[in-house]
Amino acid sequence: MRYSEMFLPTGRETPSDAEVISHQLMLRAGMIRKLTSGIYSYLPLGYRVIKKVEQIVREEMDRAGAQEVFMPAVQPAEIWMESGRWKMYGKELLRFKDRNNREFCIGPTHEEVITEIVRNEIQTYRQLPKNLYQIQTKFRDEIRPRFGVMRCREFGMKDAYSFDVDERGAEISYGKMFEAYTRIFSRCGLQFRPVEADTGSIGGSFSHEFLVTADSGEDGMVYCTSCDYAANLEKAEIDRPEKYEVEESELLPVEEVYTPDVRTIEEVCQFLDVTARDVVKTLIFVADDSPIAVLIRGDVEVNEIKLRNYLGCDSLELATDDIVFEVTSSPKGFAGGIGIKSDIIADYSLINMKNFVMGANKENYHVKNCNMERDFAVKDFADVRMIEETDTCPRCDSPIKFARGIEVGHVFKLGTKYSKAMKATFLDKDGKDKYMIMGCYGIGIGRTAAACIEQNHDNDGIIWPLSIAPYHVIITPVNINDEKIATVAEKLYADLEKRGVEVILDDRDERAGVKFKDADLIGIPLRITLGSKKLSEGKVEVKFRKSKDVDEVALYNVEDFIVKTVHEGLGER
Ligand code: 9G3
Repeated sequence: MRYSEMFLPTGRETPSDAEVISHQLMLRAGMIRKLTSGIYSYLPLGYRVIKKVEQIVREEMDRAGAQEVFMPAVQPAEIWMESGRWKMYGKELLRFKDRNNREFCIGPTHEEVITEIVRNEIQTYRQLPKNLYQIQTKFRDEIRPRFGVMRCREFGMKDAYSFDVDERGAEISYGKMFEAYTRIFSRCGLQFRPVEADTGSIGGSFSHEFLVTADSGEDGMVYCTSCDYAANLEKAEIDRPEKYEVEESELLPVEEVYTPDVRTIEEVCQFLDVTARDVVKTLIFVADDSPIAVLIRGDVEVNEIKLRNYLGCDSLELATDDIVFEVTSSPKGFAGGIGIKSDIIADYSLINMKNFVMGANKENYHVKNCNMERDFAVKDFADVRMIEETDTCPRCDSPIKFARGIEVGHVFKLGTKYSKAMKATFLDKDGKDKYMIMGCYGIGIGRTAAACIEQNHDNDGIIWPLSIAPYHVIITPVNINDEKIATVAEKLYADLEKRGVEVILDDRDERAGVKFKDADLIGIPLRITLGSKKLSEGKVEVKFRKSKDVDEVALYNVEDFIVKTVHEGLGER
């Protein structure tokens, strides 16, 4: 492609509302333009990257035995009513009516659509398993779209759905997708980790997120320094600690203490001269309309995702003041285990606590020297707290590390959540009607490209890996008006194109410095510089964008050199 003909509006200045580097560089490199909040257009250079990512996705999905379909973006409300999700989602689901006043939404995902298709076409176990995927526009009306295409409202997603006869089959489908995702993100040149994740609102039993490690990532992850355990911060497990035996004599007598207006942990520690590890926090929640007290050590935090999963409830909120009063006979800040009018779940952090401080369930009072069993009953112990850097790996007890990541993929085991709700059944070997076991698998296409920039950039701009670079090579004649340089440039451009190399010829009548800056900004992996001095010696310079190495290559050899470098860089499939 000739640079002078390209629609490639590069820019120098950093856009003010772009907070992350990928957003800044995708704007400055002329890859995207914002149409309105959370809605972007891909310009030619950006769209070439999108198509490269999609191509890798298609190759690996097809290799895994999935079959590509293309479903509508517009979805009728009826199937969302069948699945029970029409009422479940709020403003994030963009709804509208057609000319006949019928209700629709723009699909944020396609579980309902694919299940509606499959339930009409699959009747027996002989037709299973199936894995159907698409690359389709999704719309999720995010409250606060930000970070460019990383968290936008309209975006391209590869979403796949698997259908199996039983759990074992579903495991195999999940494993195939897990492997395909590992290949896809590796081929896109990303450093990533699959982490155990929560299944969130879609239910189902298990899920992994594929997180690209980046400090700008919105997702927190924990990973083990020695085994391959890794989990989303919200899901990371904590081992149940060993219970040490305690002598009766060690348990001091309970003592009520007047603590006027002392409510928070800090205030209690200050007033009673104890540390947060000696205090128990009592949080009152309402789970599916029934109050529950959660007790946790003063220095750690409740993880509401874990708590919700442990309780298996649909709704979980912190109790309002009046419910706190009902359950603890006192306003907030004095809740405790003794005399509380609700069941008690104790976090594992309480297991070896003794003689601790707790609210007295009496306004302006706390109690000292509390001990479980002796002073109050605990219905159950559970892992319901946020993991900390001081915790150890739940699998092998080694130290763990925290990191931030960008979620580029998410694979879910769905079980029969949708097949049951929408009656997608099949006749099994014994002629019995069974619900299909489903899985679903998503990849954010634009987000994958953006994540690649987050991991591959420097002060000069983007550094594309060859696999998803918009072009492989840019030929930069330092002076296009020099007859000799122009002739060599045109020939090299034609020869490389003939050899299947994707090449830009920067034929602009611009100073070399401007050309070099643009080549670095848009991140083309290889730059061939044609200068008269080197040419007179029969040489050209090849600059590698990533390493910044500059190789001197004989002009007669540069074509083969480039073809070889590109093929090596694209690696074996
Ligand atoms: C909605 C809205 C937003 C949503 C969903 C539904 C996320 C929703 C989860 C998934 C699960 C998987 C198939 C591809 C991979 C992800 N946000 N999810 O279901 F109505 Cl407004 O989409 N779906």
